[in-house]
Amino acid sequence: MRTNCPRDCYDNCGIVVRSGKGGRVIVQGDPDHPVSRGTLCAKCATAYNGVWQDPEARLATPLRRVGPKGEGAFAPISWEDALAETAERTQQVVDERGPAAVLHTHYSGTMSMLAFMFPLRFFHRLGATEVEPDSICNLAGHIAWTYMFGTSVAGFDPRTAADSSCILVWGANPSHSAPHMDKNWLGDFDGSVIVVDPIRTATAARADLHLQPYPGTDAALAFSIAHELGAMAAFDTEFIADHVQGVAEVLPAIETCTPEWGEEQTGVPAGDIRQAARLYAAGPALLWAGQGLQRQPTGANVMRAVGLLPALTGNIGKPGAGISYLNVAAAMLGADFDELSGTSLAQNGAPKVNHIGLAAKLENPERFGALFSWNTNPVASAAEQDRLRSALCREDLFTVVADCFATDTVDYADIVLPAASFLEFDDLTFSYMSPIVGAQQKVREPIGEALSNQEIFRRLAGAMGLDEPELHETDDVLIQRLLDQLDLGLSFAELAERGHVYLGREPVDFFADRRFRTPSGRIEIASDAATAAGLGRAPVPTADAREADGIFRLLSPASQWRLNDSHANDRTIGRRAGPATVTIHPADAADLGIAHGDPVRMQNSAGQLEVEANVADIAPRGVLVSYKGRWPKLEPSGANVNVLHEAISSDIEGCSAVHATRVTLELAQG
Ligand SMILES: Nc1nc2c(c(=O)[nH]1)N[C@H]1C(S)=C(S)[C@@H](COP(=O)(O)OP(=O)(O)OC[C@H]3O[C@@H](n4cnc5c(=O)[nH]c(N)nc54)[C@H](O)[C@@H]3O)O[C@H]1N2
Ligand SMILES: Nc1nc2c(c(=O)[nH]1)N[C@H]1C(S)=C(S)[C@@H](COP(=O)(O)OP(=O)(O)OC[C@H]3O[C@@H](n4cnc5c(=O)[nH]c(N)nc54)[C@H](O)[C@@H]3O)O[C@H]1N2
Ligand SMILES: [Mo]
Repeated sequence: MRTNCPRDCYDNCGIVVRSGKGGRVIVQGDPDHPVSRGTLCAKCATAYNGVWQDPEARLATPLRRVGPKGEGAFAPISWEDALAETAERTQQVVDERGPAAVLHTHYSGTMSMLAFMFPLRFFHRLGATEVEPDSICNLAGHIAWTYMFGTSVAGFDPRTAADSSCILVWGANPSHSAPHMDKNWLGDFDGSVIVVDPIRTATAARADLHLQPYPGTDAALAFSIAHELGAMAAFDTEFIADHVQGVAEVLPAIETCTPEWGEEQTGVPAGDIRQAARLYAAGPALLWAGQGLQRQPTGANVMRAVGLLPALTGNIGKPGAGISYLNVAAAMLGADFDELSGTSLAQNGAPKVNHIGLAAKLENPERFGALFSWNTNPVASAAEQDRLRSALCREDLFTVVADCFATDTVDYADIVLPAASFLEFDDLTFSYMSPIVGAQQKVREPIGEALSNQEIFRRLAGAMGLDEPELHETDDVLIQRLLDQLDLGLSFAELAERGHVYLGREPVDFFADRRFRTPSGRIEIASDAATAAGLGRAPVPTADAREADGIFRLLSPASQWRLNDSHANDRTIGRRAGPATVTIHPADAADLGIAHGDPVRMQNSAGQLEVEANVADIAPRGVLVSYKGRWPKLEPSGANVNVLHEAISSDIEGCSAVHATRVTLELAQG
């Protein structure tokens, strides 16, 4: 049988399964899938045949807490009891303090459409407060590019690379975060590849040109590339006249940002800045702006500055040109995700809080009386790990966690609800890079009594006496409606037979009409909306200063071996990935008397972490690298890198600037 991988990943691989022993299935790559071409990445191939099908590791029944919060001591209970207790205690909070005192946090544990979005109907109807999910990941970039291009979710179709001469990958690391796009798409590309990343990633090492700026200096870099493009007369004056607003407001700054100035600000040699301008100007050129790029204090400004390059050279809205941040083609082409998530059910304006500062809000007993966490593992992934843990210890915070596994977050729950995995129910998948929709087929029975997210929240709505028909629609109806909206002319069974389908035979170009969904209909370099949000009318050539002596800047991007914190509890993966490390520049290590393999301690106001030193020259001096994705409770120190994640916002208040974490570093004795 065919199915598709719903992880939070650019690739969205096709899968074939064969039946294995004892109700298990053997999970492999689908040879007919254009992105993955018959193989799965090492992490998913391992974990899907490992921990995801391990009945010992999976949550099999609902649980009720029997020990102190955080300890993870539970007794099994029936679904009926779990839902009745959850309904009663949630209703109590609603009655006493209003529905907004119920907080729910969720993200992309699974991104299959129904399991990802349908539960929102319940929370919208309830009137609960939502933790804005993107504020831990990519919200600053979304807001910035929406001001500029009118949308941040219309990306280029990777198939259009056949017409490109250059792909500029800016602040993404596909060698980890999109391994099949990296190997099969970038790897096959005939033109030039430029990578802009403070880390010499595997993608950067293979590129024609690697620009290695100091973190947080990308706006200065973009302006100096723009300077060189101007000097080469590579601006598309006709495109600018017809489709771009506000160029005059950035030209004076561009004029002063020479490549030599850029080198001073960013550490990138002026010659490389000139070379990048030449390769990009040859065009048509694609720009892929990563999500890591904007997790910086000036992240929104950086995104707008980087967006200058396609705007000034007209590299958008024609074959082989374009921009991609997130490409949610299914939504652009008809899938009504507002309907699926029931936004119209929200009667109180769907209140939100952001991730950064969440621990402080959660520890305040006046603010929230109940917490639901589903499809996410904030104790592992969110900021201020120590502070969050103590907030979650509040006895008066009724906490419900739905997950497939007994995560660190589960350990703080009053009630635990076992979620079925993607192998265990039907759904639809989409990629946030390629315009592909896939069938997620039920290929095996659920482990124990696990239920899909959508079934969990249908039943909970029932237990709470909420009877709006939208809260009880069945998966069959929801799936068929999405297929109809996408106008594919396929039933689920037909799609499942094929595995996946491209939305559009030819490469899709969402900007072909060059009508941008901004207030002016043009690309808005200068934006009144941005001014209103306190961002500045136009991007500016900022560069974060180098840290003071003794302070290091810590990057903690996507790990090769884990998908966020998912798969971290797979033993084989744990063995292959080895212990947690921090990569230190050899000169910095020498200064501190640190040798490869030494235990070292990083520390800041949020907490401290001991890991092993990996001495290697992959990032500029003063920059440390320690990949995200470990389960705190499986680490010797009981913490992961987010114990160091201070509540620093980007220029969009409350959005993560995790890649600007600052720490001290020292040898840890014994
Ligand atoms: N230091 C540092 N921290 C980061 C980042 C970083 O770059 N550096 N990146 C941030 C980013 S980009 C993101 S997106 C967040 C992600 O952070 P999280 O959203 O917390 O991601 P995971 O830790 O993988 O947690 C997802 C959980 O969903 C569960 N799950 C999987 N499928 C299902 C299902 O069908 N139903 C339910 N109920 N649960 C399911 C998984 O078992 C897993 O425990 O982390 C952020 N944290
Ligand atoms: N294997 C694996 N794949 C994943 C994930 C995972 O955890 N593991 N997570 C998934 C999720 S949720 C997301 S959001 C995506 C994220 O995937 P990406 O978009 O690739 O983002 P990151 O991995 O956070 O960071 C990418 C690169 O940005 C660089 N970076 C950091 N700061 C700066 C800066 O100031 N300037 C520049 N130019 N670069 C900078 C980092 O060095 C890093 O190499 O990946 C998804 N895919
Ligand atoms: Mo993310």
